[in-house]
Amino acid sequence: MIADRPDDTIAAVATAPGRGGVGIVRISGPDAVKISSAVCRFSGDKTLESLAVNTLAFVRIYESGRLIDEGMAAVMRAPRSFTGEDTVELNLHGSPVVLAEVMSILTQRGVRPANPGEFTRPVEGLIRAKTLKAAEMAVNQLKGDLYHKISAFKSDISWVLALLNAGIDFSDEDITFADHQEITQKLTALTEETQRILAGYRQGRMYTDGVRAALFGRPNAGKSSLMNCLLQNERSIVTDIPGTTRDTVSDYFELNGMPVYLTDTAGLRQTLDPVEQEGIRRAYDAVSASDIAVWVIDAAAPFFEEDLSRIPSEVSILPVFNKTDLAPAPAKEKLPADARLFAPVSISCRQPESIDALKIRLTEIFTDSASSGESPVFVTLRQKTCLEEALKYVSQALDIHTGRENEEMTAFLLTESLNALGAVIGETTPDEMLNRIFANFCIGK
Ligand SMILES: Nc1nc2c(ncn2[C@@H]2O[C@H](COP(=O)(O)OP(=O)(O)O)[C@@H](O)[C@H]2O)c(=O)[nH]1
Ligand SMILES: [Mg+2]
Repeated sequence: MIADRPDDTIAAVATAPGRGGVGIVRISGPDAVKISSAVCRFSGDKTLESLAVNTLAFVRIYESGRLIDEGMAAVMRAPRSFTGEDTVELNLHGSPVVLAEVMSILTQRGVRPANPGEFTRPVEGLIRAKTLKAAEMAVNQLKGDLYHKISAFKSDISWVLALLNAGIDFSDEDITFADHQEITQKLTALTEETQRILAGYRQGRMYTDGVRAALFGRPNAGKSSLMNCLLQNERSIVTDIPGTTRDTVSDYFELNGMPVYLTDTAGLRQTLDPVEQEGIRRAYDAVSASDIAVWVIDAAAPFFEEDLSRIPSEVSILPVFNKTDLAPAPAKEKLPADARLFAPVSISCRQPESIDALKIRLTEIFTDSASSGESPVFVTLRQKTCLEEALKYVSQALDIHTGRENEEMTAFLLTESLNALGAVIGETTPDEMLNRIFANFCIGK
């Protein structure tokens, strides 16, 4: 599965440098269990080989009789692991020094440090197979971000679970594993981070569903010309005869990976022509249904405040002064004081670089309005539902933990949240495994 040399056993620190209290060392390959086993000590007569798969156990790492660190170990067997090979995961303390030491010990015992990206390559391949279109590439990039975020959440929750259960397991041995404060902080951080991702939902949606923009303004302002510039084809009829565009004309174009459904509309003016009247009615419909309305204004001609009066209050409006090759744009103070208006942009359909500047403005407006300053994370509706469920469980776990009511209930809720998070990234957790985790953690204690 891992391309370079399939017989190698490789290892890497799987957590980002300097991050939080947990550091994960992942060892993958045919000798992963054998080599790791030599440095892992468990309670009783347990060994790494004898551990039930996909189950966390309290472990101490020893080398030549010296205690290096302690934490939790899990074994995953091929092909049911992240890499598809036998894999050992050591959840240790996050200290870079300790992690480097563990890596060095493993290397001396015959493990090769993984090359950058070597662990993720099989997963990347899956992603790449689907990204034929440029727009999809952007989306999958974002999907990858979500995958990594959720994986990090899951490790954090597993860590808390392990701490809780070590506390429950060893409660009669007078050892304290679970620092109440540390768990509270971790769960609080997880709750906040999940809320941030959910806030990014709308932004993620923009990349899948696209956004809607409508061009409106007086006849001959250059709406159809701008439509054709943005689409980079002659979709709309352009003439110097006012009232050329009557029906709405719509098409997609791509704005930095975001599909924009753009609608050109009939010019707004008083008219007795019933066909044109219907066109103007449709123009207002399109504008009302858009995420942004682009108000195209001939820089040399007067504009009409009344054109804004039929536009609903929730529609944002970007004023665009066109034909600036013929006349300078009026000062922005001349525009009506209307809360829906963004600062105006000056363009000329005869000057392509001014259209690029407009595209940059549009991108800024869409990404800003979407949320939070957080980098966009792609979230589908299904994933949003799973995330909301995970958030519910983690919040409840936090409440119960804070109230010091019942740590077994806290552990149960966290296991449920792991399940929901697994569903976010498309993992189906077999019931059998869930039951085992549950049995290991909660029952009969
Ligand atoms: N000089 C100049 N002419 C323009 C520009 N944009 C559009 N036009 C011309 O203005 C006229 C009306 O353009 P059109 O796109 O049909 O306007 P619409 O009625 O708003 O759709 C056409 O003759 C266009 O060639 C521009 O930026 N500069
Ligand atoms: Mg037109």
